[in-house]
Amino acid sequence: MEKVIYVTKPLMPKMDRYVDELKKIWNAGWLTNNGPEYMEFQKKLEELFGSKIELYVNGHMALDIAIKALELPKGGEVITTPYTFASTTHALVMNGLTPVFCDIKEDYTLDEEKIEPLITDKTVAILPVHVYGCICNVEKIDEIAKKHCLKVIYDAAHAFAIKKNGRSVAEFGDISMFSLHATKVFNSIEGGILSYHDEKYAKELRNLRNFGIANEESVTSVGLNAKMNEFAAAMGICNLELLEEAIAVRKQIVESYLAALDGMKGIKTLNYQAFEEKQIEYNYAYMPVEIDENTAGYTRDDLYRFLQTKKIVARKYFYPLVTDYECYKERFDSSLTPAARQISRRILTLPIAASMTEKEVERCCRALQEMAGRVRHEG
Ligand code: T4K
Repeated sequence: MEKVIYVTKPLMPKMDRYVDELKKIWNAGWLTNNGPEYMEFQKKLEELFGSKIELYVNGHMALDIAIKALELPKGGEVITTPYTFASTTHALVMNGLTPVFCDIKEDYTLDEEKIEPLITDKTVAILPVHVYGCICNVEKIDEIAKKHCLKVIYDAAHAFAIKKNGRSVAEFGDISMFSLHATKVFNSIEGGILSYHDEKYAKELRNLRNFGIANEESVTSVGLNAKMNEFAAAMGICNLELLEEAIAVRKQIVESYLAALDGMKGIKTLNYQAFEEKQIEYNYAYMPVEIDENTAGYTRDDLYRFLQTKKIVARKYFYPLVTDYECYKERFDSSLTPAARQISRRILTLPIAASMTEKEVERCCRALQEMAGRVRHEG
């Protein structure tokens, strides 16, 4: 019986390797609250990122804390994208901020040319997303932010280990958030990172994670409990040893997909050549394809359903747009971001994981070709 192929599988170390780290936790008798595994993981990540970082229980809580640490005034407007995971918008709304949705470009990131017309006297920040690890136009966004005195928080949930011109993406903006969820290129089971360069944020980024406790006798802010525990940090330490190989395998899988899709009509993939031209070291986080039904002869949903008959579970990241969620649709209008709306109706992310076998990759490629073949046949 053929096994189900999901959109991804978590990167996992050999069990013995994880048990080695678990033994250290047992010996130390220290399970959470900045223990030795946390400290070691943080140090390793700072070396990798080349910037200051703090670790959190997950990416969403990290984003929430980034917003709190920047002290963005309640009622302020934040320019952001509707083409993202629920987390990005929820973090703003939960902090009493108003998302102002800006349209996106072909590479799924915020259209920097459309940001300035949205700026009002209430605008306090920009929150762009490096969707699928496609890096936003950070230079232009930085220029706009400086001109209008705005803070920039990058949702870099998908952008772990990416570099642009040799610089880690962690260096851009005031603060960047990376997700270490099980479904990401690199995981610590659940986890989040905030990277920053201005030392003035360090205290709040640490305190807010631990109830706002500055020391035993002083609670200086209204904080959360968002600490990464030792078991998560241990998983991160083990997975870091696999990272380079994992990205190399993902690259091969993408190349297999591209070969299979070559010549198939109406399917758009990421512009991998542009990554090379822009000197981006990419992480192959997702394998998005856009289906233009007029040229392909079938819709995104036709392909989604066909793959399911083959026990292949692709996902519609990101459909629906945030602005079309039940909890937001009365407040926002997705027709104001037409590019995002069109892309969200066409997008499908195909299975990709470092542990995918060659046979699984072949099964996915064959299914895609079969779909195109059926249309040719029926046509
Ligand atoms: N910003 C952006 C732009 C994000 O994409 C995300 C998260 C965040 C912020 C927030 O970061 P975190 O707080 O999550 O750190 C998944 C992930 O849960 C979520 O982290 C991710 N984005 C989002 C794009 O995808 P779901 O609801 O699609 O996950 P789920 O449970 O359906 O998993 C997808 C597939 O992965 C499953 O069908 C099978 C496979 N899987 C999953 C898990 C958890 C496994 O094989 N093993 C596993 O342990 O959200």
